Amino acid sequence: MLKVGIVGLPNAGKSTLFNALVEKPKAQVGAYPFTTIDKNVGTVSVPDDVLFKLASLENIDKVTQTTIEFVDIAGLIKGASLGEGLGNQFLHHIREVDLILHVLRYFKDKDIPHVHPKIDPEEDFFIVNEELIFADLQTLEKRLKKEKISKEEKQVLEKVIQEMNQGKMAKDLLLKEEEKNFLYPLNLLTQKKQLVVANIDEKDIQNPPKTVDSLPVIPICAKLEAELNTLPWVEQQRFLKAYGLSKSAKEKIIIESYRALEVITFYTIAKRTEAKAWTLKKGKTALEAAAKVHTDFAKNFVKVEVISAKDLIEIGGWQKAKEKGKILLEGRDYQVKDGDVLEFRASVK
Ligand SMILES: Nc1nc2c(ncn2[C@@H]2O[C@H](COP(=O)(O)OP(=O)(O)O)[C@@H](O)[C@H]2O)c(=O)[nH]1
Ligand SMILES: [Mg+2]
Repeated sequence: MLKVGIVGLPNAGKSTLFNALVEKPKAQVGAYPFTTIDKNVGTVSVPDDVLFKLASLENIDKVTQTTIEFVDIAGLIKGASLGEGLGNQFLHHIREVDLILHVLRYFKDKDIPHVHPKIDPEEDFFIVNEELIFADLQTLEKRLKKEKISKEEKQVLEKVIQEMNQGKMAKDLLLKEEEKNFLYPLNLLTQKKQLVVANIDEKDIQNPPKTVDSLPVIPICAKLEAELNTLPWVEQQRFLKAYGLSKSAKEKIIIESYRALEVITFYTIAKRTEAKAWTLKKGKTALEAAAKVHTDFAKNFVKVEVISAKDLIEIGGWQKAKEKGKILLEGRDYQVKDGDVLEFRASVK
């Protein structure tokens, strides 16, 4: 399952965004800093029309969507690494995530205090990233103090520390693969990709900000979207249309997360008992897809039958596609494509 962690300053709207994304929202939202002290964890089922179409085409009752987990943690403030606010002890909750959602406050509301005298997303972005860098520096220093560390590792860590002390994030360092190998086990926070969310006012929906620090932002009105997330689907669509929005925040974040993490979706409809969507890193092979579905499929891999979901739906079903010779037989090295329907053939041992 993909995991996404939400970071930002207090009152940026992190918990509100969390509630806009997850099913059964439950995060407490408050107009005062540090409403969230422990973390909130929730999941969202990835909406997928194709999956439901496949299921109905093959008369399959059980449909299993992929899910994404979101983690909402306490706000960070300048000096968190030195113990300001709640400190940065909560950051370890996002150490295991695949991606960071960085929420920036753009909305103006005098009833909701901001931690700085003025709303300045650029400055806020910088401050939070700096705290992430400080947290990583602490992790690196701790590792460096270990006795059993090799000379090569020590050299790499020292170089990384030196560069990060100048304000660079681990993901932006030019490192060789063998150098990066020393960093991966540390799960550095600034090694993770970030999606930047601009939490905007309702009135700015038609004229949203596009970048911060030259990076693209995803403009979202978290408050509105959190309300939207409590409504039935049909009403949500009506609501979105009324605001001139083409997609909900949930859809936007899912699409952008998949893009940032370079993952694709493939489907299985094995035995016509369950239609299931899976995620896979772009460029991976049929064998790697098989391993996700069942270790036996990978171990005893023989061939895989492949057709794109689009073609399968157009043709009108697996049997018809088979008769027309549209289902291809591929080997273990076949590169899985976004939207493929796969049926593995494994030898029985
Ligand atoms: N006006 C406005 N208020 C918002 C928006 N998003 C969040 N808020 C409010 O800002 C306050 C802090 O939100 P919260 O999600 O708890 O922030 P967090 O500290 O980052 O988790 C709450 O009172 C929210 O209702 C928004 O888009 N517009
Ligand atoms: Mg919160």
